[in-house]
Amino acid sequence: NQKVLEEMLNQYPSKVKRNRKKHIIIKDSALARQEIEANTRTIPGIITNRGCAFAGCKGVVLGPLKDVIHIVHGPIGCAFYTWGARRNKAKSEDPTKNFINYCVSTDMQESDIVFGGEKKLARMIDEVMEIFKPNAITISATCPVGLIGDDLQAVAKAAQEKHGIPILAFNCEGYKGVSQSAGHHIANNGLMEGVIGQGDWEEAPGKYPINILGEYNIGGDSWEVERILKEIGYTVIAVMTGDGSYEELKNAHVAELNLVQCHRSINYIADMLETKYGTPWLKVNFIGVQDTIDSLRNMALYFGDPALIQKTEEVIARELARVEPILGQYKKICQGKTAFCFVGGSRGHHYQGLYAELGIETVLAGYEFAHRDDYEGRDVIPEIKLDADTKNIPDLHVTPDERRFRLKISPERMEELKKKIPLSNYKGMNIEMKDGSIIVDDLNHFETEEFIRLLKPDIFSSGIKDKYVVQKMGIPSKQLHSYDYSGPYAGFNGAVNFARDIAMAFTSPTWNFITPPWKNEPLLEGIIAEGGC
Ligand code: CFM
Ligand code: HCA
Repeated sequence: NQKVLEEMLNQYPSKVKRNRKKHIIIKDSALARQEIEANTRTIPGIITNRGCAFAGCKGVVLGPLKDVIHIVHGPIGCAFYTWGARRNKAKSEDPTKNFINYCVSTDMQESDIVFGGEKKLARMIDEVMEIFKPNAITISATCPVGLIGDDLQAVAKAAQEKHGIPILAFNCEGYKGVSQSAGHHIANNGLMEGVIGQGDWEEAPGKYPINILGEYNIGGDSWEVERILKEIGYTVIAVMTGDGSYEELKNAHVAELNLVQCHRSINYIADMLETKYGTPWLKVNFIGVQDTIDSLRNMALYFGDPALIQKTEEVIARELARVEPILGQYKKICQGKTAFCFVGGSRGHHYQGLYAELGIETVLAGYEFAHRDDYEGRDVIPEIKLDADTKNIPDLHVTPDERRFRLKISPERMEELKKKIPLSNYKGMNIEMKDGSIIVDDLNHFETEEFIRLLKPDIFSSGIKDKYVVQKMGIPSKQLHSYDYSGPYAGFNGAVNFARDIAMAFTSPTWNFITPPWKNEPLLEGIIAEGGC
């Protein structure tokens, strides 16, 4: 693969080559360590799949909270793009408190940009209160708002006093970071300051109380995870933020354990909850049968109750007996194939186990916007150089809550458990990849096409921005952001759905009939002349 990589990199101008070389590695476990550059600016002009800070804050973390009206302050495009696109589903016992299908925006016009949009925003909040009566309101800033200097925080504060519900403003202007990752951090800080802990519960309403962090209910994933957990006997206090709500989130402080599915988007809250309330967090992965089983066993070990451990094993045995024969059938179709697995900040890793269970080897993987720790493991964090872009989003300074801080387990037991289960830790993607496989950060469209040409994978998994180019190359493509409107893919039932969809992609005869348009005729015509453009 070294040759493949050199061949691709040599096509770049030398400055671009120097930059991109640092973002690509070939896994070699013989080396003591392999450093990858991540969470830095994309080279201007290069087409990648990254989004912006607004997308990470409003689109990803805040958007799924169903009893909250999320106001997008800005021209209509940003609101429109985050409208329902992520397929996070929500059900509500009170249908008048489920606003997940709405898109609310101040729809700023030229005159608002010139004269300021604060008054329009305040009027919009009044209107939202009159029409919807939500439990809370968030306001997310888009780029022009930051440029003209509207004081969102002041508008939110005044409106909160006027209306008596929490109104939280997020300065998540798109340019605040190099990707949506900055927006996750901004949203985490805001939820920690303005929502979590605002409830008056002093103790949990049931046994084994947990929160599920970094689970956004894409395609119904969190419903499948909750099905399993409830059956074992857990009390799910809050999901952050899939099918979540302000009402649940405000009491999240009573949990005894925080599960972390997508660490990239929510590790900040996980850490802050540990500092403020003494609640440890456990890295889980509910994608793939074995990873689901391992996560369930680790949870049971944390609580350490023999009845819970036994119930966990019973549920695992029953679910396995049900899904294994079905998966076995699909495995016959999938065995021996290869995949590219490139997603945002955690799925590039999380799906590899599921692929492997079907007999599919991931030969190239990576993330759009993850940080070095998502590749190399959490131990690398102290070494990460903080550049101006990273420092843009300050860490919130959290201290132990005087009244509510309580160590959930003793320090001795914590140390003991840390040797066995990933408490407050994750190892990153790279360690699990096979030698010779390629790891790419912020993959771009040129590299996508080149790597496909050189490695010829049997399936490509990524997002909407590159899906169709790849399909026109005759390679089946599975979106791992939206699941191509299928799902759930999490848990036991999810593994079956995924296996069915992937097997269907392999067996479809469609791919034999495709001739990419550029094979027949050039797509661009013209003459390149010296000094011309
Ligand atoms: Fe976490 Fe996500 Fe992901 Fe993400 Fe995203 Fe997403 Fe994703 Mo799209 S929070 S990092 S910012 S798992 S929206 S639900 S699918 S890129 S891999
Ligand atoms: C985002 C959202 C996104 C986009 C998916 C895609 C999602 O980045 O703002 O590019 O296909 O999951 O909806 O990641």
